[in-house]
Amino acid sequence: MQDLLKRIENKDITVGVIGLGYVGLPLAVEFGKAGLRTIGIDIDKKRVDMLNRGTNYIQDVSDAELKALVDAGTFSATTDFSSLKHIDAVCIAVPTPLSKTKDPDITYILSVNSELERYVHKNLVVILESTTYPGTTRELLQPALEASGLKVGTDVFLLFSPERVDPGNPVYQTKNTPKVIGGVTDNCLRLGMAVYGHVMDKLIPVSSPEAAELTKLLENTFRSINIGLANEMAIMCSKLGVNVWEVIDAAATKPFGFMKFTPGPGLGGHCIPIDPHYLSWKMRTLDYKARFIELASEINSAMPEYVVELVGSALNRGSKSINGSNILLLGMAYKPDIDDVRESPALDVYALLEAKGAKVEFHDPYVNRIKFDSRFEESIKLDMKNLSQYDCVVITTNHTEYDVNAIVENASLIIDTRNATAKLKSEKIVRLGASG
Ligand code: SAJ
Repeated sequence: MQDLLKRIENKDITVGVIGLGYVGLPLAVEFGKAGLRTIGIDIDKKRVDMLNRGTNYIQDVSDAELKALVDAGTFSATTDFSSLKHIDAVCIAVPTPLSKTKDPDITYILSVNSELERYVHKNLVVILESTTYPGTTRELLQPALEASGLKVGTDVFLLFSPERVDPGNPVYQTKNTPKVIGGVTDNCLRLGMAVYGHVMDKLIPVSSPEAAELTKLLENTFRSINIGLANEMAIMCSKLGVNVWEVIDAAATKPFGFMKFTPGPGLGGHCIPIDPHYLSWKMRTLDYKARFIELASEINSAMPEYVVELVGSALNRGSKSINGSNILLLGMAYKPDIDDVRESPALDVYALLEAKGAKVEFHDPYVNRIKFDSRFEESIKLDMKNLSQYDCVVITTNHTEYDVNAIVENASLIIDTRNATAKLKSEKIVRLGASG
């Protein structure tokens, strides 16, 4: 253990990163920039070949930095898991999605686990970063590492350290976001901290991998529940004839004990709608119902329908029905100024309106086309003069570049789910969570 610690401290090790996506690639580049020989492992040969040509595909990674690391031979990528034989410390950043029935889908972790079992060797440090249910590290990875007789804590070392990557965040990136880390034993923690000490500005050790796994789940469950509260406030304010956006802005003036969340058409993204279900699933196996998580999920996933009801009653006031109306959705990405449509509620709004007989089109400056089951839909070219041809325009994602004044001027009816039209007054505007 001591000489391994020395080798880590002297950067006399090879680091591996399994999963070269928006978490793994930035992490691998940070290790390379710190002067550590780094091998990226991914099952996607196209990605591996691009990386070995020095071609970047992650917005938060600098093309030049990646190219320099590849040219210097500091970083290389491979699909071959046997590289683990030459790796001293490996970080695992593979996807942990949900299955169709909202249960954890840990197939990616399981397939990495079998490669670990095959190629584990003495003095290997293994750090799982993928968001997962508490217990995964100890219950799944530890047996795989010990199957060959090696012992975690003396021969091989195992930790959990949650990723906190917020793609596109202009302030917080991999290096300057505090890193929580929990080892199966004290030796595991010491070695894991020595590895991350080369790339992270601040390390937050906790007492176990379960504490680290739960830290991540609390962070994102906290968001999902508070967004659920904001959405329910919108529904209540609407019934009370009060503008929820005014109420939230006023509450946000409280300098302590309040954190602003806003309502919207639902919960999108690859983290917030997914991570809390890893915790509620685990609790169900212990015969406990995580009521806040399930209730927030119920409210958040009902928001697309709520928006469609808003559209229906607004059209109705103009003696129109959804059926047969031309409707334009503005913004399909799950949040402003990005191109990611994963779990985007705008997709649900689109499908629900179409199912009710509307002719639906969309525009998104970052999303050229979206896939619906077996067909693709293209973004229209946004021309303000043509907005009046639609019976209704729905602002589903408030991309910064939208000229809201022009939208309100030219459209005949606007359903604003993001308060993008906050500064404007017009009979034509129906705002989520506000009277009228
Ligand atoms: N949303 C609301 N109301 C809010 C905040 C978000 O409706 O008040 C919606 C968004 O429109 C989006 C979804 O919720 O559809 C998720 O939004 P998000 O702001 O949580 O953004 P994400 O999904 O990119 O979350 C990531 C998370 N980062 C990691 O998991 C490492 C989250 O922990 C970050 O706090 C968040 O980015 C961030 O702050 O940008």
